Amino acid sequence: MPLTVRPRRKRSVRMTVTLLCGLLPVLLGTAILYMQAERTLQQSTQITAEEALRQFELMLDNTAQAANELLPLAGQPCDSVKLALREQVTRRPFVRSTNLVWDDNLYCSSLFGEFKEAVNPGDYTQGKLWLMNGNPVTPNTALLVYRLSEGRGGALTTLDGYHLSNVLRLIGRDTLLLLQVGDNWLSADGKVHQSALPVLPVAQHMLASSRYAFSVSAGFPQGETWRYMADEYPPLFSLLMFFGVVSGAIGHVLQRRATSPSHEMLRALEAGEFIPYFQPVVHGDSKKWSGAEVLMRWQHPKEGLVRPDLFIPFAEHSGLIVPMTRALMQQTAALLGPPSAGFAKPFHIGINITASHCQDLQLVDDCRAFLAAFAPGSVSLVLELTERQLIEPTDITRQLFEQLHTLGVMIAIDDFGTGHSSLGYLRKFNVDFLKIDQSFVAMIGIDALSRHILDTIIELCVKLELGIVAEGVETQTQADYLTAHHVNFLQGYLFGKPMPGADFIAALSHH
Ligand code: G
Ligand code: G
Ligand code: MN
Repeated sequence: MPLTVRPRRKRSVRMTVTLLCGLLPVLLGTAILYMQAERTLQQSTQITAEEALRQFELMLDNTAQAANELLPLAGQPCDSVKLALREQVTRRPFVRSTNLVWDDNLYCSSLFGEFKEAVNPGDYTQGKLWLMNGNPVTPNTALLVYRLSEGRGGALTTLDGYHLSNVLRLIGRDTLLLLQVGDNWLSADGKVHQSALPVLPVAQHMLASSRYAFSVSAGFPQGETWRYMADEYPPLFSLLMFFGVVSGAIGHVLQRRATSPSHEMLRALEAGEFIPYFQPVVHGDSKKWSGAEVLMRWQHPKEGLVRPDLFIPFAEHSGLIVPMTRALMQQTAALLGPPSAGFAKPFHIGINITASHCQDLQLVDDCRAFLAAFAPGSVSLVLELTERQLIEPTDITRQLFEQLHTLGVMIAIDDFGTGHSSLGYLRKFNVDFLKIDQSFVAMIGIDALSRHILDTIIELCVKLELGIVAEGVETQTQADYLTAHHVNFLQGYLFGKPMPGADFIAALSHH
């Protein structure tokens, strides 16, 4: 079971996820509204183009009917037909002038009577319609000419551009609407253009007449979709914003929830809030400092200094104990590495390791890196394994303890006497020290049975050739008793409480 820790998301990542959660409905909604607006505009240009087409066809029907009635008169002398020409102008709506043609020559006009002007059928789209930019009578004013011809005769009836541009303006309104006849086109301002028909950027819709040689184009200028949305959709946008805020908030809360249980400890780990305290261990005889046990403390920004009993069980449960212990070892190495050349050799540094940590071979690398930070041979690393949780022997633990042994790392059984370790267990893990639990030390001079157990443990250690550390030594009586019974090392408030690294280094120079 390799212990892995899910890395906590960085603050910036969480902010980004929250932002995305908030933006997603807004962007999605805006895209949908944009498509809806485009559809609406497309429908609008289609209706506009259809309406304009109908109007233009209606107007051209009048010119076509006038031409139809006049065509049989073509060829007759102008004097005898000019009244008939004028009658059409008067009777037919939209018809501005009528003319008769013989052999491609306009020879009679409703305005002038007798006349003479060449007619070029090539000017007319499909021989039928010519959108011209004025004539000598009204220069620079649009004019639509309808031509009907049969044999040598022909009739030309004209429609004033004023009516045409009126239709473009009135029907088009906000829409850009254009009338195209052949290569020429008319805009709503009444001007005739000869360039290519402009592209209408938004929702362009072009309709060609099935009855006359013209087409109409409707569309909108650039940016019309956004303008339309800004005009029509403010309530929907407010709703989208509301959804965005709600979704962002949900994303934020879910992320907090997802990371919440281990969240606080991971944050603390990244913030370097788990720091080592050092409690000196002294030689039983000389009472000189022989080393220290590293004890973890949580320097919490709000709670202050937190004791490990309150958070170590949780760290073990979540697997966080592995990176926490690694960080503790790195800090210890950084603190004690530099002055290590001056240590009284061998200086023991005890690190508490939980049973689950022993299923992770990375511990070997951590120990190697730890030892590399010290002057060669200046320290002995002692891993303290509590007797309360026995290590399950597996392939990995076998390899682990082999490799640790090769590295010169020593093993101590912590809280000895409170658990159920057997002799076989002690041998299997190559144990170097037993740390007698402070409950036995506390009974010295008080409880005969406990003292009897203490004596037995000491005797056992001597026989097994294991080093003994007595924990929780608080009184001189206890110290004297333990020394008299050849306990090698003592640890307890009598010699020093757990202290911060700086205090420990300062105190170390006096001992
Ligand atoms: O110092 P004290 O209150 O410091 O420690 C309380 C308990 O927490 C002890 O049983 C000690 O072994 C354990 N402890 C302290 N530091 C560590 C640590 O770094 N790792 C583990 N696994 N246990 C620790
Ligand atoms: O389980 P372990 O031996 O790692 O834990 C050591 C624990 O014992 C720490 O909590 C440490 O603060 C505490 N301790 C160390 N010396 C004494 C002592 O003299 N008296 C008491 N009561 N506790 C001590
Ligand atoms: Mn310990």
